[in-house]
Amino acid sequence: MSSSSDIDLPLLRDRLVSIALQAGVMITSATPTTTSSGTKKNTADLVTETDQAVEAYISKELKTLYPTFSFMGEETYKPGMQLGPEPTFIVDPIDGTTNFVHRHPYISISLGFAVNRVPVVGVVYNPFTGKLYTGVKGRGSYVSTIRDGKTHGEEIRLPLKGSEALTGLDSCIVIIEWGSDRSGSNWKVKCDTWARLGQSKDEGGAMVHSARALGSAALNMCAVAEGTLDVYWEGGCWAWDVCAGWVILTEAGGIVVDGNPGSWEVDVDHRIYLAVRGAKEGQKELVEEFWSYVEGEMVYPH
Ligand code: LIP
Repeated sequence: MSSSSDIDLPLLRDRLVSIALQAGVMITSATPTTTSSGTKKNTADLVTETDQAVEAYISKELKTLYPTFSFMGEETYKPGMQLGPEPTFIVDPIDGTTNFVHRHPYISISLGFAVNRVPVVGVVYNPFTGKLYTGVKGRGSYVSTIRDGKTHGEEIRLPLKGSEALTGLDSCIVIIEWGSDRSGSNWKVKCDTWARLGQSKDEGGAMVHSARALGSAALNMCAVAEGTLDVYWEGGCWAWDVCAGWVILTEAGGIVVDGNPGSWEVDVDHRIYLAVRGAKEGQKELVEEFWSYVEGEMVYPH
């Protein structure tokens, strides 16, 4: 069994930040051209040459710095690959590729690190806005702004909004994502649940303040960590989408549970997640209220 206590996690975080900033330069100076295929499983599942080039850069840098650690990246993942207990970097070179292709600036480099399958370091960086989120297990999570490759202003501890009590879904903004799977029972569970979340109470709905679908799981986790958005629910994304944000969120008092009703403990590669912001009270009740609106159960292969 590996132990993260044998690893200098703050140093690893700082090294991930340097890599993220350089990857950011690659992204902001690139013209997003899709690869020859341009898509993976369907026309909504996009990949660009920049995704692939940035992942190759990140992987090379990490192999040089940590040659004995494992690497799991979106663009080199092969079906059937399993996340083991050994120290592993879990990386999404461009989280929000669809936004990138459309030149919409809500994208991030997501660099996570897990030991014994538990996320322990996270770095999420949006090179277009300069927003840099970092988290180290047991040491808190922070947000800062990068300008010209340097931190501009102070590093702010998360959450931003304090941990105000959660008083129910009817006072929440919920982040949802369409993802690229648009058919079958999973799509029906999502559509039915989204409808119920938005519906008025006299029609049996939760009447949430509103919903957002922003296109980057990593940045969604960071928005919930900030406390500016309250809940994020998605089925079908992957460990590389959420690993870094997971540390940033939990170090800000947030929790990640099963996106299907019932399980309070989920693995980072579970692929079905419900993330809830930090709160001095009401977190458990909010999860149970959310689960009561999930219409059915989503199923995704690992
Ligand atoms: C994206 C995720 C998002 C999901 C999209 C896509 P990518 O990651 O961040 O949550 O809804 O389908 O998976 O593919 O842009 O790295």
